[in-house]
Amino acid sequence: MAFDVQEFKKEFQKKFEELFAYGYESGSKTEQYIALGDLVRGLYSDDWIQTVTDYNKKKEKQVFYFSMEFLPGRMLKSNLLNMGIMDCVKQGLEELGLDLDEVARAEVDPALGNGGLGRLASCFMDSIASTGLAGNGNGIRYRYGLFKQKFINGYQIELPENWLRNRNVWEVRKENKAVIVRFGGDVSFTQDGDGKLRVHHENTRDILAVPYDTAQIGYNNGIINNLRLWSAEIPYGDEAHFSTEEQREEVKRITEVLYPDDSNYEGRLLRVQQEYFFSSAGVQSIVRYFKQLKLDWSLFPDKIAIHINDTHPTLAIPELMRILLDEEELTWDQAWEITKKTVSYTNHTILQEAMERWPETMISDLLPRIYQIIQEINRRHIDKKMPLYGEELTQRTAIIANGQIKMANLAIIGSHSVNGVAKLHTDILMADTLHDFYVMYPQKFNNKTNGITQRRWVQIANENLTEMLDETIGTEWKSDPEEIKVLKAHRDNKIVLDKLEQVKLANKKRFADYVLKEMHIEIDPNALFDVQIKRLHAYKRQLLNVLHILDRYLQLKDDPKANLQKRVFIFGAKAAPSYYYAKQIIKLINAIADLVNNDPAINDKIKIVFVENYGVSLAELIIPAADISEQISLAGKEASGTSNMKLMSNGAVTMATLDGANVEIRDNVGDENIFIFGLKSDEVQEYYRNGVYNSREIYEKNPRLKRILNLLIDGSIPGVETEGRDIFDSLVMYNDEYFLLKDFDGYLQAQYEADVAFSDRDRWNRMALMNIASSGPFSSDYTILRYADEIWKIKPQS
Ligand code: RUG
Repeated sequence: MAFDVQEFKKEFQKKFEELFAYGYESGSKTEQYIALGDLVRGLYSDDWIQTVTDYNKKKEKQVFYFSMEFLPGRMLKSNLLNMGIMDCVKQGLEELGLDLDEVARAEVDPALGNGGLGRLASCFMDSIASTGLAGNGNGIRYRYGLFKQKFINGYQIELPENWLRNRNVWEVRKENKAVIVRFGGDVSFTQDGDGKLRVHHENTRDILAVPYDTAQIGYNNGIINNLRLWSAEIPYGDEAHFSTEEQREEVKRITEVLYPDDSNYEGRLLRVQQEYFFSSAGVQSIVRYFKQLKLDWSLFPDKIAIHINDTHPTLAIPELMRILLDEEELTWDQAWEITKKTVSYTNHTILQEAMERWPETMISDLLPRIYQIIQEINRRHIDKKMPLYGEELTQRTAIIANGQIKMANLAIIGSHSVNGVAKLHTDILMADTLHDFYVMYPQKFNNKTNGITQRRWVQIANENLTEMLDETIGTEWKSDPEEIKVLKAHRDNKIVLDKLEQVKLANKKRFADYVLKEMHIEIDPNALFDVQIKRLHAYKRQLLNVLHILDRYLQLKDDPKANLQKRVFIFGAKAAPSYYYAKQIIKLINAIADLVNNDPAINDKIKIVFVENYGVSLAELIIPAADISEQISLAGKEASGTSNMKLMSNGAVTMATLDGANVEIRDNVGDENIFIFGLKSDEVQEYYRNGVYNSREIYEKNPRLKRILNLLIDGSIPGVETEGRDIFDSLVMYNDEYFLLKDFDGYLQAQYEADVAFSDRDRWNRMALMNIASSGPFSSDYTILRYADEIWKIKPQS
């Protein structure tokens, strides 16, 4: 986008004065940000309109990515980068006495997701636009995003995150595109003169779904797609039906808060309402669009792909059926063919507790017509498969069983593609978790290993590295991330390795400044920064990291001169508010941090930093500063992971089990540039099967480990009497569900090797370089092109 610095300065000043009626110099950072955002939005609006017009004119096939969560992060710099006007705006602001970074920090980071799944959706939105694909997001405009995390006395406290407190400059409310979503009511049938069965759905509770659209700007290609988030409102003119405060509150509640959990789904009714609300609104607006094309219904799957991100939007399947059957009067077979050909589904977990199931009565009360359709899908499925696969297998794949509706089963049966998110994960789905379905529908299963966008995670988060890469290998990697591999040619170039070390040091200083300012903890940028950032969950094994820290602590207590690499252990993690054990782990880590950080005998050889309120913006600060990336989940449990890819792209060396995408990272980077330890997935499975695991025995037989575990219960760590005991019991007395004790020795050995490697600066820098140079294949641009080619059947715009 052509834009000139002087022109920008003029426009910016004008915009500011127009909005705030005084000069920008007297404005707050927030006001300056709002003026800049507003100006930028105006700059891309022509391209936005043009993109939509082109799609409509060409009747291009489009994908609609349905996701309950999106974690876009702050959008200002990402938009400037993709529009190609970052440098111009930076310089213009500088000439006006403003700093772009400071202004950008005034943007509130919209936390409309829990973790990896939501961030993946946002990386995908960026990649869909940047690879020139016609694609749109569909989700919920939560009034409050994921809670804001505070630590009080080391405990996690959750506060509401009012992300809309200032204006959201990026969204555009589109009242004329609103649709009605109907809940409850009575369903009846009549037969017409022509013999056709007509469905009547009456006495429903009608909610208005109002879309808020946000531009998804492609990287230097003029393509601007749309992310549509729906908000629940009282229908205009229908206020009489919402006369009580309680009725009005009920409407508001539907899009009030993000359900704060990414694995244990409880809380139920409201969540189903949310799921149906945005699925129905999304499908209705798609059908409205398709009808404008004036094509035969059989062409629907040639023009539309609906992708459901996890099972949360699965109700899109019966909703599309409902519209095709009841409103458009297609036959069941026609509607079913169209629906299956249109919908595809990604599975993100094998954890049983994360597999959504809803009580049958809940769905029949809340969505009576949808319930009938699900029943019919189930009946036909059973009828068709029973003769082929027999009673047992067929029943195991039923959508409705024991009073429950199984959403994964509905998603698989009602779609044409089911993908896992890393090779290992997909293998486990096919061999185990979804094996029955794999037997029935082998052609539906495929793998799409996750990816990340280097635009946000390198170009924006790590400007120092970006500059160094541009100088060393040119800029091609920015448009074709695989090209970063040419950096490998510099693996033995001392000048490049030293530069890389300087880049890392500068990023570590930047993070150290933040930690000093915000947490009043002084950390040494020359220490090894050991980073574990992800949701707090037992299977992710933050506790294994803790056991390692305690081992070092004891070594230093025994011998303050012990030859140990100085380390800063950095944690960022939120625990689901109802996940008691995870919250206990947070308290434990904070208590150990207090103990260790303030113990003069440790002499700063260990520092522990648990950042509050971890999210996308903090990740952008931490990831460029990391030396070690902790990816230590129990093998087989983490579907993919994406922080592993972000950290690798920024030159952190991975400390990993062979889990999720770690396996592919190892394959790409080579054994000499990663630290691998621990049980393999099939060994874990074997333990579960034969049941011979005995953590108590390991505890008794391993004096080093025993001494560490005893610290949890002998009062050595002040303030964690309850937590220490509960965690000790879970590991020692209740047989350590995630095999921490089994993997402990291997982990210590790998950490020891990391110490040795880090002390040899050239070796370490070479490892870091090889990680950066091998990270290209993990670009979400490639992941998305595979989705487009193999699942959605759409092609980049020419
Ligand atoms: O736990 C998984 C991660 O392994 C994965 O990288 C991410 C994106 O695919 O999705 C996470 N996930 C899984 N988030 N929610 C779930 C439960 O459905």
